Amino acid sequence: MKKLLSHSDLDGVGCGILAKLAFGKQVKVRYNSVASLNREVEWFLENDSKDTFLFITDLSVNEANEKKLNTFFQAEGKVQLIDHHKTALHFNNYEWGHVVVEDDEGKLTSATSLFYQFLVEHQLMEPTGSVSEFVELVRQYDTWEWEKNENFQAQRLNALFFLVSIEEFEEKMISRLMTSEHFFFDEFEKKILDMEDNKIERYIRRKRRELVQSKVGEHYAGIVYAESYHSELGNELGKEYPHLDYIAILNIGGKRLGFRTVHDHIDVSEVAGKFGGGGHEKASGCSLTDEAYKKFVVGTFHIDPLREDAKRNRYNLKRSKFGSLYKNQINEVFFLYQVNDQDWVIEQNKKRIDTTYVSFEEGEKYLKRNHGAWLVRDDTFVSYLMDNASKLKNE
Ligand SMILES: [Mn+2]
Repeated sequence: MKKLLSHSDLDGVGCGILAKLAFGKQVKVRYNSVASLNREVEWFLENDSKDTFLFITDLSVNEANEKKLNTFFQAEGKVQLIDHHKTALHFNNYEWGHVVVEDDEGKLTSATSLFYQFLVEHQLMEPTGSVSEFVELVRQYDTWEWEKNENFQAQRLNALFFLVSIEEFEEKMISRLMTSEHFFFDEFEKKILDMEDNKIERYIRRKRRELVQSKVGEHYAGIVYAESYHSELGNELGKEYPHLDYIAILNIGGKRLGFRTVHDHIDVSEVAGKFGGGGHEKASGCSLTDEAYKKFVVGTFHIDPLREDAKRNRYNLKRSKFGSLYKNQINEVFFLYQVNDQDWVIEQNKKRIDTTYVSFEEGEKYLKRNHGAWLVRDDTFVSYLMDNASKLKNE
């Protein structure tokens, strides 16, 4: 017998699907959250048959179970852990651990791609066209590479995963992968996926108006409450507000906190690590501990959401040589403009502040981080300019 304990997301379930393709009825698969895995492992060690081969994919165990699993392995127990999270790299110290974040060609891995490779190399599975395509879609989704490649099939695969139950998803995929040469979505799936796309778009638009900004430690965080679409949301909000270091997504019911960043200089697995969590550089999470609750929930509950920059302006535009006008919650106005085709400067309530900025982006980052300012609409901009002009005339 074989047993697979895997993560309950698309990448984790991808491993379960591969296991069922390879081992059929000879494998029991259970999907876990990060927290429930340790209980499952303890249960396995205490109750399961010593001959059962244990696979753990897309997740890693705590220190206590790490030791217990090693003792189990030393006593001829069969166990294999396969993961691609940076925070799990120390499992490579064990013969039974296989953790790879980036492959030899520099491509980011996923648990499903690593497990597929493992099964093929150990001749437990024949590679086929449709399975390879499926594995690559899961990998691109999990590593977010699909976005750069504009591989919307990958994003849609994840959307489908959330639209049906895990059992239904497994069943659909297994029969499709067994019978067809290429991976595909059927007509019904295409239809509901189109509807889902529109729904996600509306959800993100609404969440954009709920985002609050707060300095947590050395970083500027955008904080939002959301139960679904964390990756899409983190990505869209991160791009909409590039002055924020990362987006923190609170799921109060699930007592979880997720972190996403679009910046290369920020590693959110470190941020999550400070609260006892982990994950990847661009996506991570932790439990909502008392400390995290105090910082992210209590500490920010009174803050008004960030105001969005005016989007339909014709005159008050970013990077304009005539200057761009911003405002904050306490009605201060900021005028950001370039002098002598070089440095960018800011007038706060019409008084020039001393600092100069090397680019528009740097100046705007200062305004947004320190003043929560937003680009005002054209009408406010025009009356600001007219007011200035009439003062000049009267001087
Ligand atoms: Mn994964």
